Amino acid sequence: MPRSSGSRIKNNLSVASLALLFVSLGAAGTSLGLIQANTSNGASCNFFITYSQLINESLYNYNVPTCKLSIASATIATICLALLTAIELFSVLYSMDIKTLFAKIMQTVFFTGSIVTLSITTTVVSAGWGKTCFTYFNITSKHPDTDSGFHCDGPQYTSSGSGPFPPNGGEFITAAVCAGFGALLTILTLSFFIVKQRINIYVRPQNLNVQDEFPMTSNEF
Ligand SMILES: *[C@@H]1O[C@H](CO)[C@@H](O)[C@H](O)[C@H]1NC(C)=O
Ligand SMILES: *[C@@H]1O[C@H](CO)[C@@H](O)[C@H](O)[C@H]1NC(C)=O
Ligand SMILES: CC(=O)N[C@H]1CO[C@H](CO)[C@@H](O)[C@@H]1O
Repeated sequence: MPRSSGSRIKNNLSVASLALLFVSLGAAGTSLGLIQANTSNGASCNFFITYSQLINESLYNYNVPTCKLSIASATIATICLALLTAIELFSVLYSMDIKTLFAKIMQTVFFTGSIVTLSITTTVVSAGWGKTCFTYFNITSKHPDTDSGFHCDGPQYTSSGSGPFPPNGGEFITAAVCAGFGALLTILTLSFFIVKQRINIYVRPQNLNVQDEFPMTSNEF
């Protein structure tokens, strides 16, 4: 008997999911690497710098917890996406239809985990760096004669022109864009995953026996 159209659609969805997961994994990993490199792994943080912090000469490390949070969330996203990619790779390579409830719950957890954490990374990095840019722009707009050497979209220089120094603003922007892009692709992949579960329920090969019509019966476990 030829494979049913349901299982053909599922196969195509699995291959598409695998491709999307690979790209999301790359985006999350890129985001993580850029944030780590430009914050000395979280120790030197330039997010959410306020005016009073900026004029405080004795302050060097600003809002470290926000950088730690963005690194932690990008790390969790990368791990979740790596596991999802591995599961999808197995199911495509061995044409395995993952049916156990446990596997489905784990996949759902990893999908949710990566979407939530990528959204956190996007928000913290874009809002954090945005706030810092705003604080610098506010100062230079009020005092147009001063050149702070700050660049929102590039590396930093001192007002006397030496540098470049970290962080590279363009790389923060890239990190936020990568995390947001990864979140969108993961949401798309999650919708494929949901469609595959629907196909499991509604489309069955024609020679099914009665028990197969009820997917939640004992043969699923
Ligand atoms: C400047 O920052 C230091 C270190 O965090 C802090 O102890 C001090 O109170 C700050 N000074 C002002 C004027 O905010
Ligand atoms: C903008 O800059 C001025 C000084 O140039 C400062 O007094 C003010 O608090 C700043 N506002 C913000 C929102 O940072
Ligand atoms: C200024 C700075 O430290 N930039 C670093 C940002 O991260 C990249 C790696 O992803 C480094 O190559 C840069 O040197």
